[in-house]
Amino acid sequence: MAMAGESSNNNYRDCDGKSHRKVGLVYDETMCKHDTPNGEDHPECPDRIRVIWEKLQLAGVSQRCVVFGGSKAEDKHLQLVHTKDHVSVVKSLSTKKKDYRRNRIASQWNSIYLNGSSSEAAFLAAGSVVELAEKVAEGELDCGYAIVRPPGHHAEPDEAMGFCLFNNVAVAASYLLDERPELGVKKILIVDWDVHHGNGTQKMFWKDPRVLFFSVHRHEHGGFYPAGDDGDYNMVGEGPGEGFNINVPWEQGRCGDADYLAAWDHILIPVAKEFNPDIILLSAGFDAAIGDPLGGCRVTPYGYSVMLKKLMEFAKGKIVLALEGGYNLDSIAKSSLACVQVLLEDKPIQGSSEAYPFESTWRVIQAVRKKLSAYWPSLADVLSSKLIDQKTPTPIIVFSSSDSETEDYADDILDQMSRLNIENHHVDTVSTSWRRDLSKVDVWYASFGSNMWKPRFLCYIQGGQVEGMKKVCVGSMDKTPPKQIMWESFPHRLFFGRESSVTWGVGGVAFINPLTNLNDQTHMCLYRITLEQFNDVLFQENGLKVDSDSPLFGLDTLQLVEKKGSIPLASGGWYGNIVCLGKECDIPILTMTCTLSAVEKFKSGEIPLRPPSEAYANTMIRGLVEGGRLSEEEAKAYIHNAASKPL
Ligand code: X5A
Ligand code: ZN
Repeated sequence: MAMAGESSNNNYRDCDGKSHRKVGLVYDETMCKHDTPNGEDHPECPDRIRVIWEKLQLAGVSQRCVVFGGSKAEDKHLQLVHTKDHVSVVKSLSTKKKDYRRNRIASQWNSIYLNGSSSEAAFLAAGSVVELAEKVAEGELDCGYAIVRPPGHHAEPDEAMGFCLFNNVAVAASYLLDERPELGVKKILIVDWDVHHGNGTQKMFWKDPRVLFFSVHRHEHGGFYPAGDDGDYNMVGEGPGEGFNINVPWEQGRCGDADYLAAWDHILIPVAKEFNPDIILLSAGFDAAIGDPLGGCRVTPYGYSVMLKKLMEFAKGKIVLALEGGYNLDSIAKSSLACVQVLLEDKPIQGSSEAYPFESTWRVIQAVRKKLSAYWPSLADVLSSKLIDQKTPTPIIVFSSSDSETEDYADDILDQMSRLNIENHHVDTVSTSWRRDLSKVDVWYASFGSNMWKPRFLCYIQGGQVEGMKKVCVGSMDKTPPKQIMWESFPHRLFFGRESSVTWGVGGVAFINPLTNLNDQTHMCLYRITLEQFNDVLFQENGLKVDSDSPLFGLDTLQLVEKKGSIPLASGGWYGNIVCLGKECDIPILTMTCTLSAVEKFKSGEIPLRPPSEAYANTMIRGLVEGGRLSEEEAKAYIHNAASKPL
């Protein structure tokens, strides 16, 4: 017989005599009733949990687990981490008869929708995680997975946000610590591998040394949701909780198995050994999965299974997964299946990931280790150069920017920019080979800012410097002047934002809203140039070198933007969002602006709207006048109007 306390002591024999761990699953169709009030599409949709459940059934694994329907959380348990007010506001949603009353409440929160069933689903989601955690803590189950929605980790003590109403995992952790001391759970490790920072959970245990909170997330210096500094690695907790909060903030998207496993091997696992938790709660969002429309990362089901397997070495394998985000239905179903197979311990993990971590990943890991080594001695050693030299060069130069939400990564872009392409790095000729292909394709580059003034635009092609330019432009590698120039107006809103820019000093720079609005008109100067030259303009506009080994905008991306209208590029700079305005002579008209998410930040005031400096405005006015587009008065009025109208 197995010794008490060994993870095998609960081994469970099913009808065909196979022995495996006793795994709990929670699934309750009722949680599918939480939906948008008018049936609009939303990534956090009811099908998310349905497809996971169906996948587990089809694979025959749910039949080998112990399945529970949801149970509703009690107010007093929710109030362990939430205010009384918040609990009663969420409770009251179900009794509100009219959608508009719920919509009013939803609009006071960030990224929340509500319908008549939202309250019930929220109570079920939290209660289900509590119930499952309790059963695992008691030893009735070895481990489990709560397939719940709405998700929880963004929910703060007094506030719903980011699709989350109650903080399901935090409620369960507090329940074990505060309500069930007899179970002997004194230390809880919460791991949050959702692609977004678990801001709510961080807040709830900020000063609590009983909970070690570890979150790995796309951060981009505060530009990725939930924007700001909360997810930074220097947020380590406070008072008795100092050192018990660990953030691993990715500087870029496209992180995959190699990056996550490096964070595991060089941060999380050594710290978990020292902390020695009694149970692990996992905020298991699957939006860092390859194919996720919001995350822009590339973790595979194999990657998830290895991360989970490594965590099962702790707390005698007592681990509870709770679903958080994850918006590609196929990805979340496959990733969930891989995780449940690991929980069942019924087969060795299959798969491989050959890529190395990004250079930026090693930078982040080293910074986290340095900051946290004051609390965790196992992080004190300096990583060997032999290790950190094993890295993937960034295929395009990634720049820091707050404008970087990856909205709609199509797989073909991912592949174009993937690290497998990096092998090309070793072939010398490749840095010019993309140029050969793209030099054969013409596009219209539509300029709505200072480049409307032709002498200034020509600097980006031919090199040189005109008045108002801070330094000499290198120009494109292909210095052939534009084949044609024409003016046109498009139904997009022109606006000016940001405190200042390097080139123009204090004052806003020009953007257009990527979305069409028939009530707006923006005058643009169209230059017919090659796709190679367009890339060089894009490089220069975003402060990048023109001798890059790969284009920012290739043929696949061109095809995609013609289809979609607008796409953000990789980690996007201020002008990393390409918009296709239509066609002229069968040639696509392209322009570059900020992402939709940046537009939202301009609207909310997170990034300030500012009129352009006088020099900047004058350059635009000159462009419009010399181009024969408008009289000086008209041009002045046009710029002034765009700069003073609220977004
Ligand atoms: C749970 C989760 C994401 C919210 C994104 C809002 N929330 N833009 O993944
Ligand atoms: Zn998320």
